[in-house]
Amino acid sequence: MNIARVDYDGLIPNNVALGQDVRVKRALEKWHPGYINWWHDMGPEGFQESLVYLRTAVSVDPKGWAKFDYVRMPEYRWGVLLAPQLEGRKISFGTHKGENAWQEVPGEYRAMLRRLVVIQGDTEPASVEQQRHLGKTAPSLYDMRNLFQVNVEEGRHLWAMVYLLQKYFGTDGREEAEALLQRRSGDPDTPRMLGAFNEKTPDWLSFFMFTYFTDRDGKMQLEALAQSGFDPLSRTCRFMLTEEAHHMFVGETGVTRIIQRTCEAMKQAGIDDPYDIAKVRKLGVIDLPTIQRKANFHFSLTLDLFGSEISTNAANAFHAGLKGRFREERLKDDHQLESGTYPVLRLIDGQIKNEDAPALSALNMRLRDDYVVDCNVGVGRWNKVISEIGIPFEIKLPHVAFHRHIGEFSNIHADVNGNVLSEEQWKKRRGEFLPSDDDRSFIESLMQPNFEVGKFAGWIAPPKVGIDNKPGDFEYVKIA
Ligand code: BYC
Repeated sequence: MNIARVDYDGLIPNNVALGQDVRVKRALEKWHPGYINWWHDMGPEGFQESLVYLRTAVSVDPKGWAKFDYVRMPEYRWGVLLAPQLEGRKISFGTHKGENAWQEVPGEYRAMLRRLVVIQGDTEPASVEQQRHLGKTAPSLYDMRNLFQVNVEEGRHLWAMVYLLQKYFGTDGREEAEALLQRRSGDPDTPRMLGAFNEKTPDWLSFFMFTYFTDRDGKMQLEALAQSGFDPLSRTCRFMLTEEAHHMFVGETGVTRIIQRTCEAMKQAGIDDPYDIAKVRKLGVIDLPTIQRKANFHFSLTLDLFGSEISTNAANAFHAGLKGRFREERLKDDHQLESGTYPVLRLIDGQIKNEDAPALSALNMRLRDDYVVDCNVGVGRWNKVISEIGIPFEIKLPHVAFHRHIGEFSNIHADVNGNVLSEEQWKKRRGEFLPSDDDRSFIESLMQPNFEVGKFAGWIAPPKVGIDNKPGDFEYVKIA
């Protein structure tokens, strides 16, 4: 069998020889109607019958794995795709370093591994639920298509985790797969598992910030899980990462296009002061300080997804060889971390200070540090757009202690520069840092649909190039 090619003959496209794995095939076929029901109930609202120009994976070969065509979303071919198995792959970190990668779940780590797979799986449908209302206010058909592409691929990522649960975790895996369809983002009784996935994504600026910041947590976590000694998880995550790249592209370019439009409109109107918010808003574009506050919100919320700075869960997962570090293979140390240290920002006597902690306990902090570096790259590109148009403003990521709900700084208030604030000071100044009701209602007022072929809402610039190199007047969604 050619592992790179995907078998599209059965109900569930796959490159894992599902046809020869009757038990798992049946289990997935049984799970399928529940998934489709969930997609109808919780997937993009109002566009299920529309034809969307989507890419579908036809191979896992890094070159040319995608095919573009018009598809109705409920008919999208969701399936199970794993990157090819690497011959003789060894576990590259932790106490089992140097041993052959596991093709079956090691009994002693079963619960830990299942928890990681379930948490990863839970985020995928959550994001679809969070974004389900956005189609109705899309600023263009191009953006609407990108939203739906992200949505169907998050759906496929759910399939990826459900395959692992059904194939490797027996009865409890099947129960977990069911539960993934039962929880709901923001539901007070059955919420999604992680904080950021229960927040609303009420407008398109939030969507772009989410795909920039939160999907990037997805990238970092998938990179760490792609190192896993449990080979099927590693292979699944390696392929998911190829899809994730497009989601972050949507986020980065979406924010860039909003910034560009704002700066161009300001220049044209002769407004140089980015803080002259009333005047900027009158132009029908989003002022830069509001964009900064949105970034503050989404960045801080996403930092919580890395867990506590000091974590025995993270230490155990690394020691066991289940979850590695970002690009583990490129790091030059013993890959066991039994003795090293890592500097961790901590709250010591009311002050935020660096303190060396055992490297094994500080793995969440380390991944978070790698994440912040990665985030700053795109922020630099946003600032380039602003400075090239000549507006005196710079977007900055807030301090990691700002607006936190998990870990070291969850019990204090800090400003965006990391100065500790009293409760009273925080209440007074919160509006400087985070979007206010007024910001939200202004953004909402701009969220008017623009479904005319080749046209864009006035608050966002058109993209530089089309998807699949299509021309500017391409009909990315044929609305039914
Ligand atoms: N919210 O030792 P701790 C993506 C819990 S995004 C609520 O501090 P640990 C995507 C934690 O579960 C990537 N609870 O942290 C993006 C634990 O509870 P239990 C998703 C939280 O375990 C966009 C307790 O606090 N993938 O793919 O080292 C669109 C103490 O935990 C939170 C993964 O996250 C929170 N924010 O690290 C679509 C990878 N943080 O067990 C998709 C898998 C912590 O004591 N998950 N807690 O009841 C993991 O590696 C880890 O579970 C975490 C937490 C990094 C999330």
